[in-house]
Amino acid sequence: MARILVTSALPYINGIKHLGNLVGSQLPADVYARYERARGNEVLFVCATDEHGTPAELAAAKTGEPVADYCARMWGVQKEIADGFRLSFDQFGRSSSPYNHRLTQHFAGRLAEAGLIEEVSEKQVYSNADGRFLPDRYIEGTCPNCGYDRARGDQCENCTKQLDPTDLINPRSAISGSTDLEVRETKHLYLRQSAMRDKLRDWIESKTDWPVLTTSIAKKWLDDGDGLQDRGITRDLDWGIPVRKGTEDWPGMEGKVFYVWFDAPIEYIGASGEWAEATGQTDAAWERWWRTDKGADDVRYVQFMGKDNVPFHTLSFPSTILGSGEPWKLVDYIKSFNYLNYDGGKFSTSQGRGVFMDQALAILPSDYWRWWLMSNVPETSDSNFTWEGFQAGVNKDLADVLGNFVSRVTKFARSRFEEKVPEGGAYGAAEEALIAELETRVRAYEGYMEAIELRKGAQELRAIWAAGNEYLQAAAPWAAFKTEPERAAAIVRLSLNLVRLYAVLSRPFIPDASKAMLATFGLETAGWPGSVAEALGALKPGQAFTTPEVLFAKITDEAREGFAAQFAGTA
Ligand code: B3M
Ligand code: ZN
Repeated sequence: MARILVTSALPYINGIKHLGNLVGSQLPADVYARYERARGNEVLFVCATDEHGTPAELAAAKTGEPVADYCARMWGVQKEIADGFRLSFDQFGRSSSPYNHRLTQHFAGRLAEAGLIEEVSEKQVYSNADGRFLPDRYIEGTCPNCGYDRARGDQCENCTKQLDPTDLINPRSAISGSTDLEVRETKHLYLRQSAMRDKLRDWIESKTDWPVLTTSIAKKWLDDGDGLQDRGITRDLDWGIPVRKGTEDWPGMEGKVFYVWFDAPIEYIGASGEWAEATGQTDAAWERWWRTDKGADDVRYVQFMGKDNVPFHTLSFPSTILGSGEPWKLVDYIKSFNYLNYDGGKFSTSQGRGVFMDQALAILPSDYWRWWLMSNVPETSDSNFTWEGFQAGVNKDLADVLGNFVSRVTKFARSRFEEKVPEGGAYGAAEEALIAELETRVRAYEGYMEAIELRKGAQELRAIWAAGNEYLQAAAPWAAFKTEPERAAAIVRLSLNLVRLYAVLSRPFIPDASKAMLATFGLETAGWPGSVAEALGALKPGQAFTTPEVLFAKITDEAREGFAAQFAGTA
């Protein structure tokens, strides 16, 4: 049994995420975690809200709530939506948790002892109109690297370059829009990432199996002259983790907090601590996932994230881990994603363009979204959501292929064999051919899932469903029943077993439908198939079943047009 640690990039606390966010981190991480659990492996899958920094402060200022209250409330909102999408986190934590406070201060202390932290008196942008410093997202302007005119002070979302507020051309305050800005002196801590360059390079170069998207971004910023600049890891903000050196005060740093991107990845560890506590375990329980001196040396650690988060996970967080000089677990595989567009353009939170997670759940069941998103996951290039494509994917794959198969088999079986798996008859050439095809396809499916090639995994799963449908169509038990009832019994027995097999194989992608399919046979779970031949004999003659409700209702043209109008946005 392998042990697999899975983390998804932490959604910012400020607001509800759209489907583009979901498909680039949490959803594929969930599909992979579910798959590995189904294979009998021990999985720890954690996520959390990313609560610090300017986005949280800005959002709380908008609603008029104290920022701590805002975060607590939004954590609840995000948790409920995550549950609605059946994201099977072992822990959905909070980066503001006591665990993360302690760990972040601990890492900072270790880095300081290792000589990797420098105290720098630096120039920061101060807004006269707002009466405050403008770190990170409090400031916007033109990216010096690509010219994008809405780059934020911490990163350009267009070209992924990490920035400092003073890098921006034509800067303006994100609070007031004011351009009455000046540069003032203030003292901050810098992480000497540049001192880690060789170590990071060796480590990244050793990862020959990583997706090209991940390594190309990592190497770009590693080799780029200033890609691995020393990074300011503290901020003049109220909300955040107070700057301390381990458990001690840090002279000169009073009133300052750590930069959100310093503490956020540490929350992967923090959330694991929260999990141990929530499940009544001791520290040893999470340490065996994270400390190679305490049992984590046989853990495989896989991270999921959108491409804009890659620099922080290939350079910044590893600098923290490696620089600590302690035996913390480093990531083994970074799965990164391109962007999902909405109808040819960007999803836009500010313009309400696109579908947000809560809205998606309000109009259709989560399996519909999970299936379409994962069968179109932007793995090798950006992908595009259109209502026509979504309707076609749901109607064809889920309703016409899988749903139709389950419904035809169970309805016919009920009308001719009562609600029991029929006995009699033997499997013949058609069944052997199907079993041989499925044997190959299931192994291919496993291969893709293990390699985390999820789009190919979804394609293979669809082909597995289609093979059953074609078999049933050709075997035509309704015709055979009239002349050869034994033959019909064998076909139906195999087909009911296929329903069970499909439930097991499909669970990572469409857990609710899978549950309903298993419930047909009064089952809650069923083991992963060893051989297909064996799996198709699992349900024995006489086993009772019920006919499930319609698994997937089709999306009508009218409904589709309504949705398209509803989500077109204001711009
Ligand atoms: N919250 C950025 C994002 O949601 C950030 C990820 C943190 S992962 C440690 O894109
Ligand atoms: Zn840029």
